[in-house]
Amino acid sequence: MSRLNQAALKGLPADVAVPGYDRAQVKTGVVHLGIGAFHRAHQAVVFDDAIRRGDLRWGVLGASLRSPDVREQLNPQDSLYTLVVRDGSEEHLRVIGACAGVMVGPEDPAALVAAMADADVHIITLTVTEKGYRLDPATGDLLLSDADVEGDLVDIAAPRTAPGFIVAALRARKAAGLKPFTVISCDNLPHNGKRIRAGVIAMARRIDPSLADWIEAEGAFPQTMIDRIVPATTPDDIGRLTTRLSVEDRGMVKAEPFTQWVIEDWFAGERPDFAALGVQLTDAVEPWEDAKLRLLNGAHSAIAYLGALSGHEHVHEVVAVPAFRAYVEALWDEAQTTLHPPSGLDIPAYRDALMARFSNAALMHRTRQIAMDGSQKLPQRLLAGAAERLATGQGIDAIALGVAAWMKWQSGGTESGETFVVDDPLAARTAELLAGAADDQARVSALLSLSAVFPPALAADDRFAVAVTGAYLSLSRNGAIDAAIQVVD
Ligand code: CS2
Repeated sequence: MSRLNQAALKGLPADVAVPGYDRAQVKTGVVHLGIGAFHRAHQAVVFDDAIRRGDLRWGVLGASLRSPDVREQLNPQDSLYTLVVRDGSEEHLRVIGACAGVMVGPEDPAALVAAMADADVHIITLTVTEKGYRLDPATGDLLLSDADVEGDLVDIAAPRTAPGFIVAALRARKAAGLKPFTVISCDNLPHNGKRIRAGVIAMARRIDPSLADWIEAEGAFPQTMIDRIVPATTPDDIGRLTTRLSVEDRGMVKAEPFTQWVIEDWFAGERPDFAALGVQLTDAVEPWEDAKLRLLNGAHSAIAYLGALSGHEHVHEVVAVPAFRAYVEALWDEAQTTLHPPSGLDIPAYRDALMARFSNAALMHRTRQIAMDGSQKLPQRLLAGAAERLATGQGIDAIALGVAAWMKWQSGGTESGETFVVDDPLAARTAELLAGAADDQARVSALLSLSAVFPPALAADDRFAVAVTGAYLSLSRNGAIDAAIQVVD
């Protein structure tokens, strides 16, 4: 089967939207670090919209900082891929033309740095997942003990980490007399702009203090809230699309119809007319970010652990179980008292919309995909809300069950006894802590000692420990569904 490419566009079915612009005229104005499915289904679509509207500055060079997989998917296809938007039985296909190719950082770091330092590049976007920032999740400090960070500090000309590439490229731009680019973090981290800024400046300061001063004064690192559910593409998805297109697209991505991007209005240089592209520019991203992290992502993580422990493979199957659905509502009741919703966000309507989004059966969003990297996700999704509720004397039964379900997941076994490999940067540490504990109570105490996950003040709060231990015991004795029923009753 031949692959999707520029020549194949004219043979695609008439209902597939294709780039109507001359791709040869498009400049590369954006470099994206971590070109996974999420970027391709979200930010790249906005840049593609900008190009379609005639602003040809916004082609995207993708970079993988680890494996060459996405390069193998896209480069043989002239960097074209299909966005498959699914809702129930409806499916809309659009070929995205904004991508200008994929580079693999570890293969030639200097070439990627040079590309980022090009005068036409004005924006760096990044989705490198929480752990890619090389920051302590609890304190936000640069992980100086991380081997790759150490490597960057020794030889910044051949960086390995996301902050390292940004520092190296900013250094080259300063030397060339160019302005900094704007760095837009698109990961689900709280204060994502502030965090990447702090990591970049901390690294730059150790390499060249005058570079750090320049970045501090001239750089722009806007905060963002970014939202679209983009499950990992499966071989079955590719097979179905191949049947539909009569060419094979190994770079396809699937997503829900909903998409949202809120960006702090802070740029170092040129940017597309974001407002005209449906992006919300604001001075206050945090209220949006907290609402999204604690309602959408908090529920997602709880659904993932409770669902996967009880043998439910997909999100829509979990929320179809009445006990879990009621539990998600209880979790939202708790989380929403900690929010300061921005004007324009109607929480009851947002909750209804979220439940409908979770129920989208056409997405086939795997609970195990969301369960990944929980140690990096828990603080902003569940723990921050728990701490705020406890500070005002409110209960945390629903949040505690989400936390306990994450703890259970760390043991590497489901309720039916199926074992799995825990996919988490702290998996070895949690396994060690669990192995040294004699009973459930000791298991919970051992995991609470992980200061990279649990802020010490929260871990030391008896009310928190009691609630999480109770939920953990309930999971052990009764399983996830009954534990959810107990919270709701
Ligand atoms: C999910 C997110 O995998 C996960 O952790 O919670 O990727 C989620 O789908 C997105 O944040 C939605 O915008």
